[in-house]
Amino acid sequence: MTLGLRFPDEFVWGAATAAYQIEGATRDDGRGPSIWDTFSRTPGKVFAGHTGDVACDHYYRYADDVGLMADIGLRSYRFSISWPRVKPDGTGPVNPRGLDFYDRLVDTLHERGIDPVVTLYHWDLPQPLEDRGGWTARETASWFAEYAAAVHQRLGDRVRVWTTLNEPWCSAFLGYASGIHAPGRQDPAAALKALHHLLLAHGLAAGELRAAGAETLGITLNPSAVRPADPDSAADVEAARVVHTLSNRIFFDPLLAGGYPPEALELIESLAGLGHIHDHDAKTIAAPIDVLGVNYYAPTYVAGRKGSPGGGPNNPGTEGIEFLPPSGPLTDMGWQIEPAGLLGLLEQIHADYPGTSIMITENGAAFPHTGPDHDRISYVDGHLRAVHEAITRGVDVRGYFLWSFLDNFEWAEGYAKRFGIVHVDYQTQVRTLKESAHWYRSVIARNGLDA
Ligand code: PNW
Repeated sequence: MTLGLRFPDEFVWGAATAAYQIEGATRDDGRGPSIWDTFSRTPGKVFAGHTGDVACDHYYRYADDVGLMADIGLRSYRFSISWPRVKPDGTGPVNPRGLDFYDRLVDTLHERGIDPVVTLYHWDLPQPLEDRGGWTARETASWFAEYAAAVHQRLGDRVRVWTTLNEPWCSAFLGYASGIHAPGRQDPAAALKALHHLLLAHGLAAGELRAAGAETLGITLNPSAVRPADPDSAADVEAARVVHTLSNRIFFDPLLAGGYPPEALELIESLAGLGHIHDHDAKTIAAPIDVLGVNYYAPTYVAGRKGSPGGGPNNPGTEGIEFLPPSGPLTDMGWQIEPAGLLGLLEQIHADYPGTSIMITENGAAFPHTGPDHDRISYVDGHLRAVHEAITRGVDVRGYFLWSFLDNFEWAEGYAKRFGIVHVDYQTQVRTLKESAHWYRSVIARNGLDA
């Protein structure tokens, strides 16, 4: 009999969602509008004009949904809090009915023995704050910290794990540079200012949460697993180093090493100036965290090629670098399936920022809902093996959150892409466990995989 791959005893098994992607009820109980309401209601921005107005109707079905989580055996559930539910104007008075929802959700999770992991910002900025400059405005960082404190005041007695932002790279670049996400702006200077104010928001909120006694504090990033097209080519290795610096270290270093890398700072200066960066910001942003959330889906292959236009608006400063199209097996998003990318990334973080505890806060895949769910099972199985290997090699990985618990609103792709281990029939709101959910239940129950 073989024992297979066993994870550490305290390893956290979970699944993740985000408010705008599942809740619906966008006009109920005093919720204010967010940039995703505005964006998705703007023709041409989201596939087939889909919006989050109903989504999975989780706002009303949360109790049954928590029941399904318990059936799957989830130990932990990562969800996000909708800022415009809690503060409809973004700043100013709290809307108690908005907080009531999360209060009920947290209590229901505890009744089923599921540990809540809160994300305070998963992209749904209150529209009134965007009207005042959004993430390009320094004040937004202070408003975020106020909002974080208000949420902690209500839930802090029952929530142990707090993360501030989900994927600030996406908020900054997809939101303000390429504009494929809300608020849909296309201005590289705005993106770099947004990036800094997002980091500042994290730091200020971390200060508030820590002072209020939050037990475990973190932030979730989506670092690119940047790999050279040809590892024996010096030009390709250099291209990978540059992209790693400008898209990953531009976040990692201020958070974990006290400041932007010089090359990143040069890029910021050339595109946005440095006036928005104040002297004491570095210290605020580097507030100690307890856990780094890592979201991983696919690798990025790059090559050094003179004359190449670079990676486009989401990758400023990469002229002369070619971003290779995904190849080999792909998910329904067109993303390359490569668990080795996750292993490489985890080892790199471990080597460059020693002592960092990591949670995989998202990993998973979209596949069409037809027939057996083997592609998703094989994707997750492969990536869990990579996580296990990383742990074996000494990386401190504390847990894994599968994206996603439910099929949901996949941002610019609307409901066309299905990441859930639970199928949602959007006509009837009927939920059905996919084969991957049954498989994940057995993984959790065994605390591991077959050899
Ligand atoms: C993440 N990209 O989004 C988000 O945290 C989730 O809300 C989302 O549903 C999930 O991954 C799947 O997409 C990303 O274009 C969206 O590089 C787009 C990109 C990266 C992450």
